[in-house]
Amino acid sequence: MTFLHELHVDVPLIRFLNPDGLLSSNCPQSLLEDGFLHKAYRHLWLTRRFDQRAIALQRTGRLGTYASCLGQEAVGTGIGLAMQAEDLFAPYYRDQATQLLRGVGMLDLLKFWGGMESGNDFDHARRDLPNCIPIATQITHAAGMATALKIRQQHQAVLTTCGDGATSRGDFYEPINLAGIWYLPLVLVINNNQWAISVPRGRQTGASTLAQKAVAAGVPALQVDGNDILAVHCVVAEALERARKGKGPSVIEAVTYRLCDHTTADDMKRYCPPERLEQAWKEEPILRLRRLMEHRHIWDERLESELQIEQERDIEEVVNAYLSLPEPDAMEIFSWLYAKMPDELQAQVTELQHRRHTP
Ligand SMILES: Cc1ncc(C[n+]2csc(CCOP(=O)(O)OP(=O)(O)O)c2C)c(N)n1
Ligand SMILES: [Mg+2]
Repeated sequence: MTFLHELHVDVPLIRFLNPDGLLSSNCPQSLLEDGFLHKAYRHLWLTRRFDQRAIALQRTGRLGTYASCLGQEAVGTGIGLAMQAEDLFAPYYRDQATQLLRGVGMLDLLKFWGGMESGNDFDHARRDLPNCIPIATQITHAAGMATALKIRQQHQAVLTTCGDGATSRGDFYEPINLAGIWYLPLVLVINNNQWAISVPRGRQTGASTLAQKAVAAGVPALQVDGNDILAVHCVVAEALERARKGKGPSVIEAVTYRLCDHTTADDMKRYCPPERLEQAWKEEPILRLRRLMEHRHIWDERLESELQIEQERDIEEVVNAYLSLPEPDAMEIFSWLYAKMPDELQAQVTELQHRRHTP
């Protein structure tokens, strides 16, 4: 008799580029165009530099709590480069790389993390959803959007993301179940960065992969090396194409590592073994793409320093614009969400107004 606990679910792991910048033989040639490699490399660095600057702003009291995406830049960049403008994105809070590629401005991101709700009112990417802080709820929103697209027979895809910890929640399983039975044009990318704040992946779930959680819902799933920009881009592009063509949902588990604190309110030194972090740095996404580009003679020190100067200048310009904005008004807490304010919130607005005018 075979018991269920002996069951093994086979989930493929896709990787084309190893940490030494060497390609596997099955890497599609179409991923190796110089223009694409340059674009990907520039964006990985833009994301990392923006991230470093945001942390520096927080540390000097000029930004609120900030969730860094250090080490996970290839997940967001691969997604952003694979999405088409008409697709819809329902992000969570560690998706800066994708959001920037969707046309969300660095200024919008700084405003959001600086406590200004207007940072979610993007000038571009108008149909994408705002940053989502409540864990996994964005997946339910994304399933709703995908249902609307299906009913309207629009050939677009919805992409949503979540963390490894989010896969333990009902808001993860329920929309996947719905996507499986209604065959929704939905792609879910799990950013498995190995930590949910201080809870390690090994204590999060008994499942040997996170991707296999989709299998029970009849949704195709795979793992991808989340530090390999080529593989991430390839599998996300394929999943989106399937969704647009009416071939149903997919789940992708991007296996990566959080090289930073959970947020600026955390200190990972208290729970992450230093040797593990040191090992993870050897596998990070930017260096391996740089090695590939050097092997192919399309990158060198001069281009590297020109890129650094250019990106630091662009980021500084945005930071100056951000720092010259007036402090957010407390009343903004109530703005931007409801067309018609519910009565209980209206009562709070009135109370705040009253307190302000009372010496
Ligand atoms: C519904 C809900 N419960 C708890 C929290 C507090 N919280 C913020 S981040 C986090 C961990 C999430 O970990 P994971 O899903 O792995 O995403 P990561 O932050 O690692 O990218 C928790 C529990 C929250 N934001 N929302
Ligand atoms: Mg996590």
